[in-house]
Amino acid sequence: MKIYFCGSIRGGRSDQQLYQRIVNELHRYGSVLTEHVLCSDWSGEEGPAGGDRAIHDRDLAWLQQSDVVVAEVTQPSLGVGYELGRAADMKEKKVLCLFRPSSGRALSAMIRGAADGRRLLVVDYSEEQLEAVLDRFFSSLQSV
Ligand code: 6IA
Repeated sequence: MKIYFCGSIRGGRSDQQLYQRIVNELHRYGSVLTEHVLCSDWSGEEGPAGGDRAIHDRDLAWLQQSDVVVAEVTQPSLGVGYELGRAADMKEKKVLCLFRPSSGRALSAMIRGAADGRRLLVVDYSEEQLEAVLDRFFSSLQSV
């Protein structure tokens, strides 16, 4: 199973350690195409050769190839919102959005309102529930 993980980069890096935990867990279920989301020594302005166009095109190709998209959406990020919008338009793509109400934030209506309980799920969770939430999600995929 190919998993596309989304998490904020230029939107803010405060949840980066949690992203690491999520990606470590995701390795139990498949290969994670987007490990760069974990990169910590990145200044926020630089990127790989080819610049932002190359990042965009490569990420969209990976998104297309992926079977499942998992996004941590608590830290607002334009890039994550864009990836989710594109994924929502791809048929047969299963999407799990993870949101932590304990942050005190309210999730965008454009993400929560996109949830259909079938192909795109939004799950409110706390960090200690992470493993159980992922387990439930990936088990439900196998029973489809
Ligand atoms: O707007 P944001 O930067 O917060 O968007 C984050 C999302 O867009 C992530 O889920 C990534 O998949 C994607 N994304 C944004 N910037 C990059 C990027 N930049 N490389 C790959 N994917 C990106 C260079 C960073 C790297 C050298 C650590």
